Amino acid sequence: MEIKEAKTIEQDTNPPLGERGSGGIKRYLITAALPYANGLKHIGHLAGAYLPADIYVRYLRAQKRDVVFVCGSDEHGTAIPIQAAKEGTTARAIIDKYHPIIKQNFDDLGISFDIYHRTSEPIHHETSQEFFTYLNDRGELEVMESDQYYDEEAKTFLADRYIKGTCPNCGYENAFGDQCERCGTTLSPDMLINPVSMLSGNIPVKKATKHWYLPLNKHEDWLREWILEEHKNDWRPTVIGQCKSWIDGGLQPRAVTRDLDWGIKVPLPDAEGKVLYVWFDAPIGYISATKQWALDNNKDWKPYWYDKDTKLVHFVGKDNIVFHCIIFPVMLKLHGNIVPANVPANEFMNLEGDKMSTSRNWKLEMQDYIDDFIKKENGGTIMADMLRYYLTAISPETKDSEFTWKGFQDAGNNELSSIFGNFVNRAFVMMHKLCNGKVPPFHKEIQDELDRNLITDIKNAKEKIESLIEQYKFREAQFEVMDLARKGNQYLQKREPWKKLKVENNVIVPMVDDAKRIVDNTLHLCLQLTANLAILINPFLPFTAKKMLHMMKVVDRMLDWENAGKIDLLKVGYTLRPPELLFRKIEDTEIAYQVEKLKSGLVKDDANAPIPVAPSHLLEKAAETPLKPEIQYDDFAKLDLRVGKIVSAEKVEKADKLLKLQIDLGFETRTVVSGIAMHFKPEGIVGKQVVVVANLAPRKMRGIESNGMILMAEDANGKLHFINPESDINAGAGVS
Ligand code: B3M
Ligand code: ZN
Repeated sequence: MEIKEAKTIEQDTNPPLGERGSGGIKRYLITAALPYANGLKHIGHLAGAYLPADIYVRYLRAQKRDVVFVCGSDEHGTAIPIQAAKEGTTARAIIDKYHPIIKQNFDDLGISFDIYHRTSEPIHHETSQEFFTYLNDRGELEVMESDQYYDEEAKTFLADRYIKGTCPNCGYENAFGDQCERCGTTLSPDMLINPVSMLSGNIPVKKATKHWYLPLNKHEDWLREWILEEHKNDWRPTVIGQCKSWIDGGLQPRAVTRDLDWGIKVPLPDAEGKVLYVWFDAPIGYISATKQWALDNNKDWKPYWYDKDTKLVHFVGKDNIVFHCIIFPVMLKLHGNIVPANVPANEFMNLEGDKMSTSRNWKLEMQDYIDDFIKKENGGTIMADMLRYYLTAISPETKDSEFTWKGFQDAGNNELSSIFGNFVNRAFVMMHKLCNGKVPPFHKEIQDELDRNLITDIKNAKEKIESLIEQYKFREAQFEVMDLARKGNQYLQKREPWKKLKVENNVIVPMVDDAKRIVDNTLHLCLQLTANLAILINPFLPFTAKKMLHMMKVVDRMLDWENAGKIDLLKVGYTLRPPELLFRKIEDTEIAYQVEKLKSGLVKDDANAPIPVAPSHLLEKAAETPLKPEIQYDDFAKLDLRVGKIVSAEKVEKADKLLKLQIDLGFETRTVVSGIAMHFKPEGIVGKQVVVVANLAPRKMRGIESNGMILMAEDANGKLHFINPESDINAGAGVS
């Protein structure tokens, strides 16, 4: 392999970076907020915490630093039983359903966790209980009896999420007891105006109950000093601002137990029916994940959580700031652990002019993006990187930002493809055409100002990008990589190698004096720049970097960060592969389809709609969808079910939900209008076999006569699936 011969790599005698420089930091523990396993996650989540964390981690790994990147599912809290009630199933079934999907989604988008753990694991329950016991035994928790909201009809204390009311901050009428989903303010049930129980719709009463509290008020002094003084310059202003308003507002003791039956049992004899507050156990999930990772990899987890020379960084969205900057650090300090070095929280990402929202279905789920862009095509990794690129380009690091489909298309086509992809492609194509597919030599004796400037640009880029990443300015850092590619294009444009040499009858012919040496130098530098671009883009677009390695026929080690800035990465005379397309054009039709899909899926915010929730203690025996009344065989025999094949499908004008299908039943082809347009693209279902109720009386829908009905199954997600034979069979076959 080429790279092994390069002297720069052979001479690598330096100790790992963690041991030198970097202010005595020996290891990094990077966390990304544990997503609730109560549903699919959208790209706002991705852009908020996971993508920036992944960029940072990939950069640290390229620096050969000792780094562990932990995440996992948050499987406690009322979010889980509430979802279970909505889906008519148990809390356990919910976490078992969503955990693997979310894990896979992250994987498909290149988020490279070292472990994606679960808070339902025994190791986490033990770790959290030990943590609680440690604090409680040392008298760091206070037990207090207080009046909590109680639903007399449901006979249960009400978790924060089971109480709704008006937000004191923005006046939104459907704020939850723990947070206002409209303005993002963290609340407690007592702050709500006109609280209502979501279980019964009644006004809840106050009833005495005993809980364990973390007395945050006792820790105000060191928190103030630590956050507002020590970190006033290196934490983001938005983070400092939120912390300041919490601290200035006066910190209150915070209950760390709840009257609930879904969660981690409070490990005390006098705490029957009580569990740890989800925000107590969830961040401890970072510790249990590290433990599990260490077990799996034969490592010691303790230095990561106890040694002062570990740098702990929490990546979160802005609604998680208080938990990671105030509450968890207090817990960690009392427990003898290290506290975070930084919490680079992002603001929110909006979508097409509106706040992303799961309840209003105004979102782009990772799963949807993967289904629509990644699964459908070979080289789907291109599309993972194209999403990563846009999300970082608009990363809400300093203020809320906005995802638009048009913006996505422009960033992909006009920046990524036209600047980066185009440069790499031109360099490779010309090298194959004018230099026999080999890395040409560099003739130092004729290098000029233009060459020297490009070499300086390459060297400077490394330092600039490094410093921006270390300051968590990923958006600017990625911009610098693109800027370097832009400089490559400008250099090529000025040199115009295509005007110096031409190919005639398979022979390369000079068009100016000294053409060969000039072209050699130009393409030599362009190829060294390409190698540099692979290293620099790797943290952001890992799939692209991999592809570039393949084109250059070099091993992964070339991506080591210390190689950036070097201009002898590719050896003279080495043969490179032909170029592959790094990105693809995003078509207008794709964008129009996505915008349409988003708009047609919008659920209007209905402030008075009842939210179906059941008390969590009822959930284990959650009802299945009830059966319809019994029928006799004769009733069933009246149905004429046939296998048919969809021969064409088109949208019905002005009807979002309807598709007009032509179905071949063997003996005839007929029109069936079906309400599946929100689930399938017409072109995607042509050729599919379906089961048709063939003797259903005709019915007019939007002026079109529908002759029959196709059978579909609906999963717990509300997704539709075709019912069809295992393999293609003759159209018209009877089904019984
Ligand atoms: N699950 C909240 C969220 O998804 C929570 C984060 C826990 S991080 C320890 O926003
Ligand atoms: Zn609000």
